[in-house]
Amino acid sequence: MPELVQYTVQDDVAIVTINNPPVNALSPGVPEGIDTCVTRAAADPAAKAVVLIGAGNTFIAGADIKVFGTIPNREVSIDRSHRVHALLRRIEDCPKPVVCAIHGTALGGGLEFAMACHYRVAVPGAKVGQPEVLLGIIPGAGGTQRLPRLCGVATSVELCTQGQHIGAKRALAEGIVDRIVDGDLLAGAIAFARAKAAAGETRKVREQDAKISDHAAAAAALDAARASLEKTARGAHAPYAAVQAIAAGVLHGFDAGSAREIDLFADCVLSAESRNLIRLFFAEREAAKVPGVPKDTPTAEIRAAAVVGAGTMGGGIAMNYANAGIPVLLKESDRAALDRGLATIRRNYDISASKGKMTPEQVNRVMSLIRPTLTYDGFDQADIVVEAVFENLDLKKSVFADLGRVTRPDCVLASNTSTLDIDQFAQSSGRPANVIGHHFFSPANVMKLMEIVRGRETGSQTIATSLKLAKKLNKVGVVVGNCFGFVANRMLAYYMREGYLLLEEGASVPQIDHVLTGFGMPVGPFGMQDIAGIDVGARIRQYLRSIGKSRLEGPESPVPDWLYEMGRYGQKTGAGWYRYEAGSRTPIPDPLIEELADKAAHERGIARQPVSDDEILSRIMVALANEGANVLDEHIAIRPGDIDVIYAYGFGYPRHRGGPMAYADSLGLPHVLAKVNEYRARLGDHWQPAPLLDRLAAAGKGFYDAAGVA
Ligand code: 3H9
Repeated sequence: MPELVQYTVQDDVAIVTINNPPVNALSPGVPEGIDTCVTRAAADPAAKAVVLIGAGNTFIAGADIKVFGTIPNREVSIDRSHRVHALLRRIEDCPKPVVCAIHGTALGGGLEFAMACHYRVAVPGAKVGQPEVLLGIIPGAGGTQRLPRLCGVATSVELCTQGQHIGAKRALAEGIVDRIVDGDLLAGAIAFARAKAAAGETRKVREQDAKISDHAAAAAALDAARASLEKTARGAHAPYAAVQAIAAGVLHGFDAGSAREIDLFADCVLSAESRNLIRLFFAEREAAKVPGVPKDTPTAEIRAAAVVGAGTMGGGIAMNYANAGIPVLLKESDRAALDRGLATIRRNYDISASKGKMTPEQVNRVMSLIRPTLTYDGFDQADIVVEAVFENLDLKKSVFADLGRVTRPDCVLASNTSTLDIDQFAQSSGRPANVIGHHFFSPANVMKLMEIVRGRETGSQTIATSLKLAKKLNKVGVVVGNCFGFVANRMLAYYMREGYLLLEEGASVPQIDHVLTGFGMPVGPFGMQDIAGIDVGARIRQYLRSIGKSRLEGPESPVPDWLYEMGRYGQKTGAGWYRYEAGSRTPIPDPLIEELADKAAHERGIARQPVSDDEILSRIMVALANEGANVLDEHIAIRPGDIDVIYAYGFGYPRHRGGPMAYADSLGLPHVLAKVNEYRARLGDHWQPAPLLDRLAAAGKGFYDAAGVA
């Protein structure tokens, strides 16, 4: 095995190379190796300066995330942190200039090691960031202390509380990076290091105070950050801890700040929030590994795409392809619908441009990649076609029959159906192995989830191609089995039903929404439905009734259908579960809903009475987990983590709670089972404990330990 950290000398400069594929994480041995090599360089008469660089595709992408789960208590965490802080000080105290050469990503501990160097150079494509909060922790190796000293309080608060990566250009402008190297990175870093050695210059970031010396401005930036977290943190604690650590260092000096960081890091790393977020991090990567689809399964290159249907979903899907630089035909059956679809796309891009997220040139470029059409001309050039027509089986069958005729035999034929059985129209194409579901979430150009629905005959190459494509489209792909509603919408039906029934029993729409947003959902069930459109669900129910089926066993509230009949489709019609003033998206409670709820309760023969917030949360979450257990048992989802990833990316389920299955585990499955049984006794037999829930509760296990992940 090659050494984790290698030492060589080139042109009078010691080169310290980290070689820990795939991402040069700071696994045990790496920090120590860097320490030894820098100490050696300091004493090496052949070296006038030091360059720290990563082998392979990237600089250090951070601490080894797997290691956090092995920290048993605060004492161990604090001891480890002291050691890494001391190690970084030794690097910083090196008497010879130490230059960090960044390519790929310098994230978390990676950026912290970079900031302990005297200077940083980077290739133009490099990215840096402190994404720790996304794992429920804070930078733990001096990041909250050195970063403000390089880029000031406002930027460091932004990076440490939001966790986003920024490109080399911005990092240079902010003072995080000292130079961009256009040619060969190592050669550029060596030249930079030699120049510093010749000038006798070194620079310890921990001693740079210029950017934080204005305490009044710093205090204002910190207050602004706390105020903004009230709106965005949605119950997460780590972002607040990051602000506290930055504040301590800015207001009381580097040493006091470091001590505070070490203390807060220990709290965070042992928290349920961090356990949940780390599990989700690995679940997201695990989702790309599908039994029966080996890693080396051949995949098709997607260079040209086509979308059938230019409605809200079709337009959003076409935008995804254009954003990824893939030319896409957008087909509609009539000119007016096509023009409407294109106008919506143009409006969405113009909004992005007006917010400064895109330049006018970028808008023109992506618009030029979307080619509207009323015919199938050019579909023979497409590597993939995504069908996004109205949810009607006969219509889909006829589109897939057309696609079988007009596309190449190797073309992937994807459907954006959100509920229908893809096996029923796969055959119509004549090529069922190429047919797969690509279920995007609304708005398709924004939401990151792509449910990849595997039909009975879907080929493994089609699945592997879809997973690779999801990444290219900047989506998180999760492979699911074929059933009504797949994973996301099948479980959502139970989530929504509980909301409707609680309303009939006496809770109010604003109360229920408030309980769910208090839990951390971005929007409550009723607010969400007003955004998605009450008509969508109503039409699906109509269709199901027409074929003698229903979405779920047991009681269904009539209220959503009454709203549909009244033309109250939600925000788009100015009224749904709430009222909306013209041009506003602010929901206004509407007494009419109470009247409808009274009427529904009367028809059900129940008296409405106050419902507690606890009952609301418990009923909705238990319903979700119970159906999740059925979804797992039927192998519609491969792992509990897949369900949690689907809910995090499809519906904005609060990541720090881990997802519906992790949340159930945190409640304890015996408790969840007891609740199901209590609701069954109190509310009726439509509450049935899922057999898997029963089995796991009896065995004293959680969903995740049953899947082999604690
Ligand atoms: C931190 O640094 C705390 C410090 O403040 C304290 C210091 C003491 N550890 O995502 P990919 C694995 S917290 C372990 O598919 P990409 C990943 O699981 C850390 N493993 O590739 C996968 O394994 P597999 C702060 C890691 O090209 C493989 O690498 N840093 C780590 O799409 C490829 O990953 C972060 O939060 C890790 N740190 O994206 C960065 N990172 O093949 C987290 C990756 O077996 N990482 N793996 O499934 C990322 O954001 C992305 O992985 C990255 C590459 C952008 C780097």
